[in-house]
Amino acid sequence: MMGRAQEAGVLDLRIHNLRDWTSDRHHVVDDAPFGGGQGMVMKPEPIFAAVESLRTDASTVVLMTPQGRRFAQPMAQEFSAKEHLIIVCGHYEGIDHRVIEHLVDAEISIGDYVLTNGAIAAVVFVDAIVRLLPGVLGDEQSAADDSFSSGLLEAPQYTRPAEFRGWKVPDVLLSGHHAEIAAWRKREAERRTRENRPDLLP
Ligand code: JF5
Repeated sequence: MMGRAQEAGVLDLRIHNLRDWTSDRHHVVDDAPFGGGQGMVMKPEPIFAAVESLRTDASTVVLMTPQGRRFAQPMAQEFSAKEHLIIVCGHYEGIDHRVIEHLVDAEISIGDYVLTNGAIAAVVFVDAIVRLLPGVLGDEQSAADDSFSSGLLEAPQYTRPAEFRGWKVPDVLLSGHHAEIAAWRKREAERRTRENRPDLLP
């Protein structure tokens, strides 16, 4: 999808190495935390130098971090409207807080778990945004997003064969009764949401 988006001219994705913005012999990007504690913290200078060399007036600077705003579909819409995203990918135990206070526009978390590297979270963030860009996906996209924004999980889907290992596709889906199919899908979407994601229900 990233390849198609770039060929379509709606995406220009570049990957940079913070070590390219260091000035010491060993290209060090981390240091021990002030106040003590285990692990290392990312130094501010390479991050400021990189972002300040890459940004334009149209840039939004995002930091992937477990301490960020929890990413969800409405935020994918919000960020897909941005002209230029610079995504800072941290690792180690954290990032010097002056980066967050004075450089970053938005701290984003993809979920309540800790990864080894923010680049893994950035892949998820970028994928969710790029699929919303015009011309990247086919017709299936808008319908699928609409149903997500209905606030319920998707109803179960089936394809051929109508019977597989004795397991039959629900008769209503083969009936051709569009109103009954819509009613069945609504009931099943509600059932699934109640079972898997009760937090989404009012
Ligand atoms: C990271 C310091 C970044 O673990 C994550 C993450 C989870 N949700 N969203 C991001 O990023 C890696 C670890 C430590 C900064």
